[in-house]
Amino acid sequence: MTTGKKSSSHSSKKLKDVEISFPIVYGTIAFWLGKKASEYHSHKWTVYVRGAGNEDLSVIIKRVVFQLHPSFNNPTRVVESPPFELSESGWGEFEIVISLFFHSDVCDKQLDLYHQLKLYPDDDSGPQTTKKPVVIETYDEIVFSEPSEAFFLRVQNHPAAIVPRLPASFNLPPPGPPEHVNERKRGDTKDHPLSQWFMNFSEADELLKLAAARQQVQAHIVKLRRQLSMIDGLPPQSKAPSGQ
Ligand code: SLL
Repeated sequence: MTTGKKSSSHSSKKLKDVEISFPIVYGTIAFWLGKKASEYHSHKWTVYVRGAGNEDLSVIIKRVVFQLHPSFNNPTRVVESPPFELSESGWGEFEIVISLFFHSDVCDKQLDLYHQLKLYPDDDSGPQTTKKPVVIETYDEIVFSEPSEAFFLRVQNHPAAIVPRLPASFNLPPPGPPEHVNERKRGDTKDHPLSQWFMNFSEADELLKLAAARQQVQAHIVKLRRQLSMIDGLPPQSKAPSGQ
């Protein structure tokens, strides 16, 4: 997804050739209720979106709307603060639409994610028990292209963000006081009651490293282009280099 262009005041100025990404995980954890199961409430489940490393996502997300099956009372559920999750009980599996709404300096558009709630374990994973839940998670990355300066400055030291190091030529003001990472009210999911069931995306770790490396290369290309244009005294691509 990309951010829309806006008229430029200082902080809404867009940073060209820059991408900021946020690795996320969304999914469901479902427990069978065993003896407590009734016809319409056989399982208790939780649907959520979390930082891939359990970081607080409220730095970008303002609100999450979970759209449930119409058989639920008030099937549109709005969550305005972290952790962005919803717990329910029910009897059947269905697709949950998870809509992410971002803060105004991040992105105007909502992002819809689709997750199939799974209550029943596959045949090969043994009989249903009340102890071991059925966990289905998806790893993804939200990529913001050409972020505003304000957004960049706000998240550049945030643990949930993958932010490129910009060449000095970008000339941004220094970051404000370090993003109260430790002091502020915690909205992460590190000590979440269900965290023992969260999956570790080791493959995702590799992807994170690849994404970070790609951003470094991009920043390097920007720097080299600028150096080249200074040497030529002309914008690159407008003239072949002379005097070989
Ligand atoms: C199915 N197509 O037939 C799916 C629909 C709907 C599940 C599943 C409601 C619980 C409640 C509930 O669990 N609906 O009434 O509170 O399997």
